[in-house]
Amino acid sequence: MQYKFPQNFWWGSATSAPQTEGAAFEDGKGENIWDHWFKEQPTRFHNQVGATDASTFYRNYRDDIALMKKIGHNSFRTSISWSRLIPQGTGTVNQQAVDFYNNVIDELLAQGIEPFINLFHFDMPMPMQEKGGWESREVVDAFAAFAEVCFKLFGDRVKYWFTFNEPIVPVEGGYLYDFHYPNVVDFQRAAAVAFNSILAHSKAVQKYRTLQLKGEIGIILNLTPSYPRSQNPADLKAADIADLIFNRSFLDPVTLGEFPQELVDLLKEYKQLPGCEKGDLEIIAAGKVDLLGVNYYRPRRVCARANAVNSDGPFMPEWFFDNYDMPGCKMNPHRGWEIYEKGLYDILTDLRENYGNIPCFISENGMGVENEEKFIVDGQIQDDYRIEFVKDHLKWTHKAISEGSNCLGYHLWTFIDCWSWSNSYKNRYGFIQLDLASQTRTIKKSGDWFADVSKDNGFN
Ligand code: BGP
Repeated sequence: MQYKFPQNFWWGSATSAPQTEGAAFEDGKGENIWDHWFKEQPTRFHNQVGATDASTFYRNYRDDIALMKKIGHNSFRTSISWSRLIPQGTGTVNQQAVDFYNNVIDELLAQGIEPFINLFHFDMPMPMQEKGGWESREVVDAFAAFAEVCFKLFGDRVKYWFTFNEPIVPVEGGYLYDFHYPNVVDFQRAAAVAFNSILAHSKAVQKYRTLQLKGEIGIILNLTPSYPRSQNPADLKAADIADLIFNRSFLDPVTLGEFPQELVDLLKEYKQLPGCEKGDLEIIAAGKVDLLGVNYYRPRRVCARANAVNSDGPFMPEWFFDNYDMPGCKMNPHRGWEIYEKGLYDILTDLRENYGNIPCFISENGMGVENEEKFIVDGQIQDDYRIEFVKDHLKWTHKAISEGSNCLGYHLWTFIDCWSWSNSYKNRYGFIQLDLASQTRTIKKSGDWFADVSKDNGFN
């Protein structure tokens, strides 16, 4: 076999509680920012569809786990909804939620699927947002307490924990670019949110270590390599700053235990440094992870700014670069994202060379496509484009591993077509097709293909 992967390689997929569970207002679940925002501004969501029902995992988890097994999963990531487990964010634990997560974990294990459990996937409980969300230290401590509850309840069986999925996204979406609640545009507040997320992560890691459970704790980051338009020094500098702001801001503290000095200097120069209290940096230094999840969808291409900054406008990362559309690049037109498979190899190589070759895995990669029904032949979606996409990314992953990368697995985004934030159901990513009206599940061609890849531990 040409592309054989290391023994015990993780084959599976990832999803999140808010995007799949549904039952958003049932069995004692509290409101989170998505439930709230949808009620307040439904027009923000594609076709005005919210996550109230999502893909009904809460009801159908048993059948869904059977399907996972059928398509070759040996591991699967989802998250625990903070607002389901602790409806007010702090205080009373919802027993119905405890039962549900126990059932999901036990069922996964019974089917030979390793549960990977994440604790925060963009879904701040509304009572916590009302206290200021990640801007508030009280919320940081509430999150650490929630994490501890999860470790105590489920840590006897869950061996792979993650504190956050893509913690920079709520920073970007909620506090810079207006695509998440609370729709603030303010870099200083964004910086506070970022800093406090890292603090919350580190406090949760500390709680985990104190409990001395048998398992590993990590974080999932969306690493988006920054490629300069040219080798001109101004383009190189633009790419370096974009990398600093969007990748190293989180990657360095969670793997090396400290912020990049260049970033601190830059924010200091522009008077944007977030508040830091005595003891914070020690906590962050102790928050180094055992395992890093890498989400990769697309590269970032940048160039030096063409025009001067309007310094009367809000301070933004784009003060330092322009985004660059490279002519002729391969695109996924549905999502509007470039497809650049080698990016995965570049990330894995960077982790090997500059981050101590930390144990990692591809925790999300995937292709969202609209109107996939048009590819149905004999009742099955023939998503050859997705098979191609996954194969091409796996080939670069394989090359990185053959050169020594410590990459332990590959999870597709996602298992079943799911609700995707403000895009709702516009783009479908699943191995399994979801018919929204009937909630019927049908394995796509890529799901059958993946079962073979997993069985053979590789492909030709
Ligand atoms: C990642 C998120 C997922 C998922 C995915 C697909 O950033 O972790 O939650 O949504 O992207 O992207 P989108 O839903 O925006 O198409």
